[in-house]
Amino acid sequence: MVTFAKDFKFGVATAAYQVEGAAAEDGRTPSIWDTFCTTPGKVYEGQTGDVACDQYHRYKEDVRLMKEMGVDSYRFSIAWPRIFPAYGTYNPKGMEFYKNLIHELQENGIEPVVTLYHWDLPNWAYERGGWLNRESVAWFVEYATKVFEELNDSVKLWITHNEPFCASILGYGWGLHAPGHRDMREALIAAHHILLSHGAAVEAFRKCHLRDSKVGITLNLTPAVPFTRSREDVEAVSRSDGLANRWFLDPVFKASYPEDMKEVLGKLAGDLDFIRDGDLQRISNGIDFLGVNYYTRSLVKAVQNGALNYEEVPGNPENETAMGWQICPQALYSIMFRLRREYTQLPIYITENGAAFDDVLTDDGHVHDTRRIDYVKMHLTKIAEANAQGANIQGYFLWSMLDNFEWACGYSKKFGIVHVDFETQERSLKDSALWYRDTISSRTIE
Ligand code: IFM
Repeated sequence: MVTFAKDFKFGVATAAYQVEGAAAEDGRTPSIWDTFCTTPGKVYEGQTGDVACDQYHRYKEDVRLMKEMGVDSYRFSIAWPRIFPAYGTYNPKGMEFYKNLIHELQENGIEPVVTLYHWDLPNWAYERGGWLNRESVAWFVEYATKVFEELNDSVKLWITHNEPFCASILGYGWGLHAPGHRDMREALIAAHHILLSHGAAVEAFRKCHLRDSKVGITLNLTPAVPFTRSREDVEAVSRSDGLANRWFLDPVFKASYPEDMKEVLGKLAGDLDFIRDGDLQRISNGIDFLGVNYYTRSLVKAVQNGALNYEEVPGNPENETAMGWQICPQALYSIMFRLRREYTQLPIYITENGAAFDDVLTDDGHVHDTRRIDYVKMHLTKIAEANAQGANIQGYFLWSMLDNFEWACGYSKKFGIVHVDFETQERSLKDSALWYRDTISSRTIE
């Protein structure tokens, strides 16, 4: 049996574009994801987040469901194009939605946890060069400052960015996410400006003097293991780890980019002259906690035909989720101690963990998602074990509260512990939601 401290936060997580809908309401203008969704061939069956889970209109029902599950916290993100629908133009009507949501959460004893950027860059910003333009840092600070001032100390935990790896490498390098570019130089520039905007937003946060509030960043960490024990595969692991993990952890905690990766990536991207004096000090500006999103590890082998000379190979199909991601709770345990050894002793929140499976809705409206329960149970157990061994993990946010718009996979992949019928918007608690409720109430796992 494992147990969780009384003040360990059990939460659920979502992100604006994945759940809100109301894409053109109350002044919101399109983001790069609205554009990407309507670009043929980019998103599964051309699906969009236009309506998604309609949380914009149904937030009271969703908060009621959270209350029923007994969660302590709700992690959601703010849609930048609702708050600044045009360059330099603030939209109070957009902010009203988040104030109402926070009020509803607080009335129900649920703590709001806010992410400022979960990938929905306003189109107006994209048209001015997006994350490739160094001025994006100033635009982000203007947005972040307004949100800090307006929501003020009603929010105690703030996350500047969610998964900069995805926003930059998947979006600008590999073309898999918005804005769909395929250029590694662009990817590294975007990554740098996103990280710099994080550091600048932390500075802005400190200037706002919010009472008892903390600020951090969420990184998705994917530990790699070699396919074989050959020297080539072991070296390939270092490159995979270098791009997925160290390229983001090192600047935040060590005020530097990893030297080995500067060499590898420099060959692909040219001179890294977009990194200017003083940038890295700003990026490593002193956060209060680290958010970690963990889903899987990668199995990596050396190849000679790719730019980075490695590729991911499939693992055991019996042990993967519907995303094809290997299930490996032990790797979560290990990275918690790697972070402590190599990077930071700051508190950690697991800001996302969860799994997509091919759920079946029974005739009487149930989803018996035992594989999802097993997945969450195994990961939570590792978290409790890590804490018992001296880690400092202060909370867990299950991804996701609701089935929702899973980016390029559209609605085909279901991560929710609450089933959503996208025809009727009817919600129903899956077995995993009931299991989570019981776990939260007992704070133990057998
Ligand atoms: O749905 C995403 C989320 O937006 C960011 N982290 C991973 C999740 C599952 O792919």
